[in-house]
Amino acid sequence: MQISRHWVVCAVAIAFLIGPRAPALAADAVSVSKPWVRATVAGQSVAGAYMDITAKANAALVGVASPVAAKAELHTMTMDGGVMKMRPLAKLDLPAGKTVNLKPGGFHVMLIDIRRELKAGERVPLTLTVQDSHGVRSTLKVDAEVRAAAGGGQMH
Ligand SMILES: [Cu+2]
Repeated sequence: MQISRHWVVCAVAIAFLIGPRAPALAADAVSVSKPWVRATVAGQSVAGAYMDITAKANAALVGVASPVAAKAELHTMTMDGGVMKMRPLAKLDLPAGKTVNLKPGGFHVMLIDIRRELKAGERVPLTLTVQDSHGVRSTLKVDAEVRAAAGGGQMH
């Protein structure tokens, strides 16, 4: 009797050790490189934020927040009658294994109602909300470097 009970305990322990792990949160499977935010001048209320994002499994970027801005939106740039226009995106798909580049003239994060001037060289925290293919959301924090705009243009 003692022995069989011992084996039951062991079997449970082994099942626990080798059993399926809780699925990894999407944020653990997403890596962000080279995050940066365009420096602003006094009075400027919006700035673009850019980065390269790679997901190990299909996921989507569904939101961004930063303490330096009242809100942040995902934007895409499209050609409309020969004019580049920004359009908000509800989400940005992150296909497995493919690096998605957020860059000037393309997908970007728009920081809106910036609370203060963003000076080149400082770092701005960004919180990215990522959703996995099952709809589970998780967040990922990155520190973006503020950089002066190349050529001083206002394009984002
Ligand atoms: Cu924009």
